[in-house]
Amino acid sequence: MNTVFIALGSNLDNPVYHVEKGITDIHHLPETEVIKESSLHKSKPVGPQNQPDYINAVIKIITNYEPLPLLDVLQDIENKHHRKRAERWGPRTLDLDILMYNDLIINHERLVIPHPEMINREFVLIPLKEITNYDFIIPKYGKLLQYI
Ligand code: A4P
Ligand code: MG
Repeated sequence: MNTVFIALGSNLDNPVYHVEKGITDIHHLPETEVIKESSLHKSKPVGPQNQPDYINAVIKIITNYEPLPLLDVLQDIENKHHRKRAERWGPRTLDLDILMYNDLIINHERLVIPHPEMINREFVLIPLKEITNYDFIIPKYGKLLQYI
């Protein structure tokens, strides 16, 4: 089994519903289990300001999916939530980002792990801190606490 951290975000059409349903959808994937969940965090949009506030959460899962197949099934879940890809950093019903996958460093055209923006984003770091230990290490970047 592989240990993976996933960030969830939503700011449209009942964001709390989409984040909670997104976590349930991930839990229902074959050979996948959600083992830790942060609380739901409300935050101001990073990027374009003319959009609603976000609800964000981070979860820890164990899964048998390899990285790219995991990205595929997460994108299926996003699509099921009627996500339309339009403006970069714009509003969305559900965004699922793979933050870390074991201690792998991946630089694929479809998948960069650890997620390159994660260390700059409070809406990821704070919920991640909630579900990890004080000495948690982010592969490639080092101690989580130095970024908070
Ligand atoms: N991709 C590459 N690496 C990854 C990865 N580690 N996990 C590729 C997931 N996907 C990854 O994503 C575009 C492509 O990134 C995917 O097709 C995949 O192959 P996308 O979600 O379709 O596109 P996007 O929305 O333009 O970009 P992205 O990066 O998901 O948006 P962000 O950067 O996540 O920004 N403010 C607050 N407070 N809270 C938020 O959640 N979110 C955003 C979205 C902006 N501001 C926010 C929030
Ligand atoms: Mg995304």
